Amino acid sequence: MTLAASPDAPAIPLGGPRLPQERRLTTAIPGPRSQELLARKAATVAAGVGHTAPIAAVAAGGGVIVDADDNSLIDLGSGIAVTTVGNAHPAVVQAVQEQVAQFTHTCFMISPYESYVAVCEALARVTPGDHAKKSALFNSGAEAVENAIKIARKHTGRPAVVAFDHGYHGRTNLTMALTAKSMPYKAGFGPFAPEVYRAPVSYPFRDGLSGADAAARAISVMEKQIGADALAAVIIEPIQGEGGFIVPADGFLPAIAAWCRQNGVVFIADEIQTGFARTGAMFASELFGVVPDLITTAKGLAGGMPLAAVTGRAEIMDATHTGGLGGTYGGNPVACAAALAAIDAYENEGLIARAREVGDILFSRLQGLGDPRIGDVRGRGAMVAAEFVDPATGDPDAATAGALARACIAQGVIVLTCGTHGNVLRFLPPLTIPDPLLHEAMDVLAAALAALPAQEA
Ligand code: PLZ
Repeated sequence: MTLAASPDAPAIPLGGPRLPQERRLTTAIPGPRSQELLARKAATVAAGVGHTAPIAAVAAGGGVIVDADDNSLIDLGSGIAVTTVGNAHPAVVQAVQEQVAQFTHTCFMISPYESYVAVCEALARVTPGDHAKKSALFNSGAEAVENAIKIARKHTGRPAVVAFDHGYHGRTNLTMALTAKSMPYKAGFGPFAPEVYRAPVSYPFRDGLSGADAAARAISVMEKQIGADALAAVIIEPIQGEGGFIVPADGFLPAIAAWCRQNGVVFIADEIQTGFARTGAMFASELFGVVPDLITTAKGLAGGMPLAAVTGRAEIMDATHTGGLGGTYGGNPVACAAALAAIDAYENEGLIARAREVGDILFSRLQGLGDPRIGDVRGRGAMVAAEFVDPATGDPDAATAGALARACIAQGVIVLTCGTHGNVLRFLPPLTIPDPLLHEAMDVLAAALAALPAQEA
């Protein structure tokens, strides 16, 4: 019954860098075997679980994802910023295989094991700041964010939390409350967790404010509408991800962090999307000169295995009573083994420099399009986006961004959209993507954009 078992199935090549690094279309997208899976999906998977690229993936590595019809698509999404070290990275594969054969699970709260501790040691080393740090491990980004808020509340004894316009922090109840965008994340899913407040962010393309002015505007909201005495934590993505790859103006983040420090408010950087070499630094906080009190990580942390962490100042992390943090699977040994291999790759395979190279190519190619429908090209390192606008009014143009993404996918280039208005195309390729594939993907995008009728908006 599996796709691979079908008699006419192509032999599935191994993933990882061994896959031929090429865009190859053997059928229309989706091909017949992908359509077969999508029909089964529609019949049995809850309608709420959508998908962006309508293919049945069977292997991935380098810069491609291969489907069940033997199409090879260029991957500019990394499974939403997860496979930064490359899909099925050989060291990750080996670490997982070795660990899974030893033991799959004990529950760290029952019988501890070394790899969990080693991941926490590595996180203390690679995260910003040279203060004493501790960590706790979880399964998903949302779970890490929930726990960061729990820890900040326990440490401060205060209830309120501030998140920002365009912020995204997850789909659990507390993290839905922290997330700004209603559709598709929140609509109909309330009531939401209380004591969550929203402040305006710095969005230079839209607000034209300096970092200092944008920070003053946010601080005024925090002081006047909440009061520092009630505020446990401020949580912010140093570069907002789902909200549109919004890079704050210089000085914004340091001013918010300084205000937090002066007022005993825990400053939490949500680096779940920006972390681990993606932005051309190990963490995006470094690009803006901020040292967060707590930092949440997931996605790139374990090279494709589900693992998340809260890392921060030891005195804050230790505020919680023993037994106050945990979960059955948090810091699963197989995921921890993968994380140790992935972190080693970030530190020793030149991936930070590679993120800058990839970003330079994306930036120059996108800017070189010179299309008036692209209002802004922005990002850092290999986290780059183009914001689509109506050239006449500057209003967000989600129709063009969406049509372009669909056209690229149909041509074998997987691109994702984002943005509160859905009008941003984002590029997050695995850092193992070869340059020629990156250029080919940009050629496909340029042709698709040129072919889009202006009226499709
Ligand atoms: N914080 C900054 O980017 C996850 C979500 C996609 P989880 N972003 C992708 C979707 O539609 O669900 C994310 C993030 C930031 C938190 C999260 C949540 O991480 O691992 O998806 O729970």
